[in-house]
Amino acid sequence: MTTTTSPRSTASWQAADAAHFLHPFTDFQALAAKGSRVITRGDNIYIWDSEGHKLLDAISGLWCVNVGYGQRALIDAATRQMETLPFYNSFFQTTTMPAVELAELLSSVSPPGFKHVFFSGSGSEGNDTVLRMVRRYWDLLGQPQRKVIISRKNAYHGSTVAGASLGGMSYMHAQGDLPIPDIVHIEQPFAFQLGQGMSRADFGLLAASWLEDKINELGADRVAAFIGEPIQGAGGVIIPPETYWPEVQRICDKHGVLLVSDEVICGFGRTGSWFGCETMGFKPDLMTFAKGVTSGYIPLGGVMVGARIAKVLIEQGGEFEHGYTYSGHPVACAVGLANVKLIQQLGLVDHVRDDVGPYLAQKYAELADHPLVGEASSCGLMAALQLVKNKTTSMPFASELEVGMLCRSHCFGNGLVMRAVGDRMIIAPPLVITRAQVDELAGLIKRCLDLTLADVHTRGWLN
Ligand code: PXG
Repeated sequence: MTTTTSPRSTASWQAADAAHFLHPFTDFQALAAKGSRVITRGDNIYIWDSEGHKLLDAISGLWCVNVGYGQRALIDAATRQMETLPFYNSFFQTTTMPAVELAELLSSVSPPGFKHVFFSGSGSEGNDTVLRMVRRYWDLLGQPQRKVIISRKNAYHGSTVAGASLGGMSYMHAQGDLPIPDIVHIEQPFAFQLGQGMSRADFGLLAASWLEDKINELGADRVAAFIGEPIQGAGGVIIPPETYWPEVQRICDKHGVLLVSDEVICGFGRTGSWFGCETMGFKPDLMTFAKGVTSGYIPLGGVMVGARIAKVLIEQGGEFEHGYTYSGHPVACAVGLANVKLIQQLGLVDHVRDDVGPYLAQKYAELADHPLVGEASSCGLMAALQLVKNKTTSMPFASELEVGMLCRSHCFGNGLVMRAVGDRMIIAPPLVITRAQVDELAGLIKRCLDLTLADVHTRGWLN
């Protein structure tokens, strides 16, 4: 079955793609040699490629298609808004109804104290806004020397100059003289890598103490904010111990440091709460969002601004010299509105917390027994499997063997999209997934692990 009505062959699409389209985070030459997979349509939790292959999309597009593909309410909202008013700006004392309505609705689903939103076009732009807002806040309070933002190694906060600087990906920093000044990184709360032999609770406290060490080293009067993803997504679904975030909160409060939760992946139900900070038990001052706010149907991002910062910006701030053409884009906001309402109508946050999240955890506990799996962990509908050479000692494979990529190619070959971050296999399926589909997903994962195990065995990599 082919699913495209186009007369062009897959090879012709691939050739044109290679000739003209520079893909993000891609080795252009390597992709041109191999040819892109052409994705043609999606429905529910599945996508199809130009050769008619059906794939279970366990990464929700790119952590964003929370309500699944093909939702009529979002399509109709975009169409209606495009017909009525496809664009108007919100710069010169004008506004549009979808932007107002979405701002109102986001305030109502956010934790208490978040009554204001600043819209951007993406998560990266949202984090640029965070940087501008945090520094503006301290300027207004007469503490302009409070500039440093502390983040974590292996964090992902986007790919603009500020986003990549806030992020902790060394390979990104290596291209373009990043980070920019006054952004520093501490170690991540990755228990499997850094906390072997300790209880998770103790490791969580230890990892949080690295923040306090850094604040003390810099001097608290220089530290503007700490930023983190409640659960690191792109870094490999790293779920911190329960003790971590409350301790980070205590440290930030003690030193007057602002706390920023990057909710671009964790927001909008992914962890079984509206926002990941609620699942992880902390109360940030700012929350960056994107992706799940429109389920990726159209670009939209922004920052939820908590009372502490909103009060200063509004009452003492005068003009905030910052904004984007598409801040509050009416079509994007109309889709966001339809999406958030749909999440409410379908009860997806409860569905993740009470039903499919725990069910997935049960399946992952079974996968933990697989000989290749050193750690299986999940929170809501984010989950990771750490592939290891030796289950007993947790010894990793040599990274140049690229066992994760091997597993990923078995996934593609068997109708499953699963991400590999090194040898960590990660998923974040659409929130509409059912128990029966979780069974299907777990079955596919098991099969791909078995195929990978057979490969590493044949190649003698287990010795
Ligand atoms: N913050 C977080 C936590 C993210 O995950 C961004 C900010 C940036 O959002 P935009 O919309 O500017 O891309 C992200 C994006 C991956 C991957 O490989 C993850 C993201 C983007 C691209 C790839 O897992 N997350």
